[in-house]
Amino acid sequence: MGLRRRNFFRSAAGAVAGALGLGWAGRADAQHSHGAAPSKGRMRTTPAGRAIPVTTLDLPKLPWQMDGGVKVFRLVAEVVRTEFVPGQAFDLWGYNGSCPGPTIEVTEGDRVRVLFENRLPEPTTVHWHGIELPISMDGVPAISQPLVRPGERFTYEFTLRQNGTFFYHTHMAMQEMMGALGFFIIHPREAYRPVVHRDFGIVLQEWAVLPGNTVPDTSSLEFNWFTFNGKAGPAVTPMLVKLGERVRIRLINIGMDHHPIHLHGVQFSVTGTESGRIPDALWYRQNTVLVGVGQARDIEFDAVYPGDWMLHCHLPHHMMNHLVPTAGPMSHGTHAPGTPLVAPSPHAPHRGGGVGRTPGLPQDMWMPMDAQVAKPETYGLPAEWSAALGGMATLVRVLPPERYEEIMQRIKDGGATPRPAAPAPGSPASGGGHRH
Ligand SMILES: [Cu+2]
Repeated sequence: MGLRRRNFFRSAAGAVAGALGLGWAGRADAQHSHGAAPSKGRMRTTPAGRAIPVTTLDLPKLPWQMDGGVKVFRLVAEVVRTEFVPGQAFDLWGYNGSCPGPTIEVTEGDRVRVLFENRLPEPTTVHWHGIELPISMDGVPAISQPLVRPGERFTYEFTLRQNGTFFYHTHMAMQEMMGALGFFIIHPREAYRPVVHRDFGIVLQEWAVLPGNTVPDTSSLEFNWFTFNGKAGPAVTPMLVKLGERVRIRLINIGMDHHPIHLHGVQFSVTGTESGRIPDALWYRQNTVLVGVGQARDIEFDAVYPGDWMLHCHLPHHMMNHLVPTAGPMSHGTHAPGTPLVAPSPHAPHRGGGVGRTPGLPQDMWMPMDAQVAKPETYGLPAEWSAALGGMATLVRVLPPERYEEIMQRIKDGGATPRPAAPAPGSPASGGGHRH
């Protein structure tokens, strides 16, 4: 597309955004040389009013029933067997069969009752992180309530005076490292402006699981598994977005590590923290946000560039699965003094074997598992895409409308479908797999 044409659409898109008060007109600048088509990046509008539901991929929502104006939830703490990637099962602690626990989604002003039951083998309580409520509902054992022993129940009830991204979690520290936590999202009575078309939530967690074990070692700082919503890349379900939509992603962290979460291909603003919405006068653009322990960060961006864009923690160890010392300089013994250091060939077969005695190899394993993690949301990705995603990593797939509808139809039809070896014609992935 010629420069003039691109400029035209750039200003046209900016004008639409300006009319909506979106304030992103400076988006398409010279550093974006991907050949993206801002022409397709027109903003869609969503009627004002109530917020759209949050999508926490790979996690269920916690259902509720009304009882005389009170939203009643049943929350059961229990042992959960789950897989981070296919074939890698772990025994964790969570709620209602899910780890992390199911997402609780409510609205400011709601009165909420949580009928809690402890089916864990030891006492626990539930803390409502960041929520302003009576001290008797704060969930700190001994301080604000008695311990809930195995088999016992406790009823939490409070009215929500805030809105934003909050969480619930056990207030027994080591139980947190077993995974006993989840989203508690409070929508405002009227949706935040500018409105978003997609609202996703991701729970960040790290795990230390010794070889041959299925139970995390909660006292260890040697983390070897890293998950988004209880899945490790490439098993994390990609986020599907229609080109031109505005997207929010909510990130929460209860664990032992901090996570710099990086998004490719576009700038975002941090629009919320663990205490709620940030006034828009304080937004600024970035592409990496540090989500510290106990923190929530909401990011928002306009998905104006088509492609399969990575969202990942930028700590190198946190982009790996089953991290053990089989990769890195230790893996093949020491380099003998006086022998030449063999430079690694870019064509060396990085498949764990066949790298000979080259010092320092392999630094990275290349282990595609496209078929094992195939689902409708991965349809059309390039061959071996799965090898590029490990640990805290997933994709924001910004799809042209017709491609988006095609994949949504596949989701409706259900089940995994065979992947083509190469992107189908018209796929956004066909523009090249260059990622950095
Ligand atoms: Cu990280």
